Amino acid sequence: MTNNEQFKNHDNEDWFVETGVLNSDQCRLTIKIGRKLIEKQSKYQNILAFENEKFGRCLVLDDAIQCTELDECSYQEMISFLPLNIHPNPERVLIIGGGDGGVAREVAKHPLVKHVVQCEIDSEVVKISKKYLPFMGVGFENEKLKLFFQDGYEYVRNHKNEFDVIITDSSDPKGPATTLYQSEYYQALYECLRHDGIICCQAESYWFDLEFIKNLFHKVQQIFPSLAYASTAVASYPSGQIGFLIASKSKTVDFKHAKHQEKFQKIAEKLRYYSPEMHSSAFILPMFVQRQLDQVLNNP
Ligand code: SPM
Repeated sequence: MTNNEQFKNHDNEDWFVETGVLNSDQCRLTIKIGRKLIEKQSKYQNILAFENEKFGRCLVLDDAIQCTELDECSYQEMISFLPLNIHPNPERVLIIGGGDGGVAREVAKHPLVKHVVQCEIDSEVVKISKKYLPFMGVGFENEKLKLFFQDGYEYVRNHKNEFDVIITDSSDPKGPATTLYQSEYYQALYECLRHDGIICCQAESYWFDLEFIKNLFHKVQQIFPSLAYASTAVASYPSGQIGFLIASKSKTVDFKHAKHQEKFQKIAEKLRYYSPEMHSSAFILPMFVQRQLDQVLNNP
């Protein structure tokens, strides 16, 4: 055993273990480290990139898998195109976090998006992604994008009424991401949005983190008049599922039906996961989840 998260098995092979950020009482994911590309402690977190035969190149931050070459499309495309195809005219987009570049890569593809601002706290993640994970790092090369290395909460607090869509592509609520799950942050997002603006935030797994999600819903519904949870499947995350909290300044928003289909059709062949059908189905939740979230929504 080298540390809690990497170990050698009896064949002397290196493995990565994720024990869970919100629930650390069980070992939930192990992936063999075929070849370690880099491991580095930045000012904010531990960054590990490695290769695995099935998953391809993988990025781990503070012991939690962020993305793998095999399945990153299901997270990056859904967190990007769900809000972009709910908003009536998503011209100005802000990305908070997303240091691997995958979300910037997707957002810039959207035909209606004109300007993208990204605020990432850790420049080391961006450097490592560009060098070792170029399939995502390529996202930083788009001319629609302006990238700032800054604390996301500080950025949104200082920009009012500027964006149509704000995407929070954060890691789990630990370390540098902790402030991105607090009421003050959602209030600042509300003020940073233009009329009818929409937020879409990483919102954990309903299998392991339902109490956390309910708590998040409770906070956000004090600020935004409409909200919903959308789900996607990510094979490399410990429960195989993750969701997004989507909230709108509009009282009458239709979350479930993808807009802009004629224009969006032009980029459909560049996508691996998102489609109008995947969009609608993301909002269909298991009964035990829907009941619990409805209970929160009906008791503000
Ligand atoms: N651009 C992709 C970054 C991914 N950000 C989300 C990472 C979540 C990792 N943990 C998932 C486990 C659910 N508790």
